[in-house]
Amino acid sequence: MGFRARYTGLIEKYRDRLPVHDDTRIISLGEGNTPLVKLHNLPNLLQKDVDIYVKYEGSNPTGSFKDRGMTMAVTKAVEVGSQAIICASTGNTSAAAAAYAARAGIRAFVLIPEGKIALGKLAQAFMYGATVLQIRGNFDQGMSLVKKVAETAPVTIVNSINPYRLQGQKTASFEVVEALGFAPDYHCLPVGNAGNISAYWMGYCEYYKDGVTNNKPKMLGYQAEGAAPFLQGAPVDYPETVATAIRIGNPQSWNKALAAQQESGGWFDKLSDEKILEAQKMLAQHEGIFCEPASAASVGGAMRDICSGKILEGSRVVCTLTGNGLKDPDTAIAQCHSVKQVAIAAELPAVEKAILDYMK
Ligand code: AN7
Repeated sequence: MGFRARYTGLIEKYRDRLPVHDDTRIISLGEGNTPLVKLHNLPNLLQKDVDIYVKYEGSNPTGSFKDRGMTMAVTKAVEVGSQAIICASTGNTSAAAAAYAARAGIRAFVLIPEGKIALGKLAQAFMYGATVLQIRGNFDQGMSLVKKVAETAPVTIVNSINPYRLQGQKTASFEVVEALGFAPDYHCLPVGNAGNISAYWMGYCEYYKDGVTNNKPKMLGYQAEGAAPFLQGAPVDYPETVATAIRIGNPQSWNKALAAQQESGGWFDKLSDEKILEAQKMLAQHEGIFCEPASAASVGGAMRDICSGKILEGSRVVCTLTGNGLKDPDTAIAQCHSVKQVAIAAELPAVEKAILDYMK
């Protein structure tokens, strides 16, 4: 039996398609190469003939798709001698920035909305050793502060306005095409700052142009009802949603994402918080896949559009699950209040009785 070389991250794998040189020092944690899992039970529940796959980005080193962009952004920052990076974040970007800065041996400053990021993400930013600036404001205010401060302070912005971020993130499309042997008919994503949908479209277009695949998906972007600037056609001043990762009112990649939607023949839509959480729970309880609330917007939106017939039967659909469910334990536990959490004696009869009671 032969052994394959150890996987060492997406820059090494896609070196020819990324802006790195032979002697570039690559800052990697082995990101990418994430599972594309075919759903078995949800299509049956929907009673529709569709193939649904989820791209499980929660298995990246810091638990979200942000690692794909961050390996590129930090590699390039280090290449030009930057000693510090900075970002505004709803949580996942700050976790990734903090981790890759630690790996590179440089400093990370992260601006996060006080009280509005999931517990796991906060733990990550602290643990990886970032300087955490909790602002009394939302992501959009943080983003605007970051852009201003970077004009004078010696820091490199690693939000997705940094073009290397999207370069790294486009590799997810490459992996989807390689796993399926073709591009899907529809690709569904949650949309916050709108960088990821733009990056996926770049990736699909690149593989199409080079003849790796001869089809491209329709790009479907789903937003939370209380944070849906693409549906409103204008920025939202006070975005609000339980899916704190996408609690964003003024997407920085607006034009790119709009172009992706229009060129692909796709659409944007919005979901209530209730529908987002319902989809999160369905994925966990019927497929064994635990994603964070924002991620579930992709599957929730896809299920609705499959049921209505907007997504055609016979289609192949890929939904990106952008982040790991463990990022936000509070929201998960709050949703499972109906689960019996009774303590029993640490004795065999008590356990036997409990099992019998459950079987009733
Ligand atoms: C789980 O971390 O913007 O539309 O600051 O964490 O590319 O912004 C997070 C975004 C979807 C939206 N799902 O992606 C941040 C941040 C999860 C996310 C999105 C985010 P974009």
